[in-house]
Amino acid sequence: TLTDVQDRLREEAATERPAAETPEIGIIMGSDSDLDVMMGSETGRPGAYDALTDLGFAEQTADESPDARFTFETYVVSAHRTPKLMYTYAETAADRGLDVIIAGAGGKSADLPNMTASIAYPLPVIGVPVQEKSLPSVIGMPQGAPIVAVDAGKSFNAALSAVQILAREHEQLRDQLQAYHDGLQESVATTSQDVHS
Ligand code: RP5
Repeated sequence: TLTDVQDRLREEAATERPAAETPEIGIIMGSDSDLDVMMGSETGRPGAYDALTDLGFAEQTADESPDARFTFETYVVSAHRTPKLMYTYAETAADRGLDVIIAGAGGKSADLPNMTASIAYPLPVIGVPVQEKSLPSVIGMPQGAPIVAVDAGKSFNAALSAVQILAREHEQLRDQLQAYHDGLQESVATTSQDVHS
């Protein structure tokens, strides 16, 4: 139940866990209908999941702790439908060991990223407007309440930005990110032959 999840988050926040055992990145989204845009899929455009797994991150769930050094977790949290869960998630994020949150929401009232940014401050939150119409609500924050955001639908970029933040502290990630960036550049077509071959 919702209460169980909140209790678990609070318990994790109160427990001293080694940094290597906690996820660095938390991905939250307003609805499971945001999953495709937020995570990407085999069929659709690449998303945060694709970028993070390409960079060696593994998903950590409540039941499974993968072997990878760097991990992310995924939760569906709604600012309007499950506001208490949103509050608890954002409030416990830093103590649970998260370094950065990627938050996506769609529709016109895309308040999950901006509310999470306010509650989790000073933990950085990268907002993803799931649709074009969600953009004003994600980035329209008052002075003193900052959020950083990517363009509509670009959860792939949000993941890269999150890893950039982490790379400030982890040399290994810096090298991986550089190599990945070089690879992406190589994949850009530079001649008409590239396009037609
Ligand atoms: C937003 O409303 C969610 O982030 C989602 O993009 C949109 C629609 O949600 P569902 O009604 O499909 O669950 O809060």
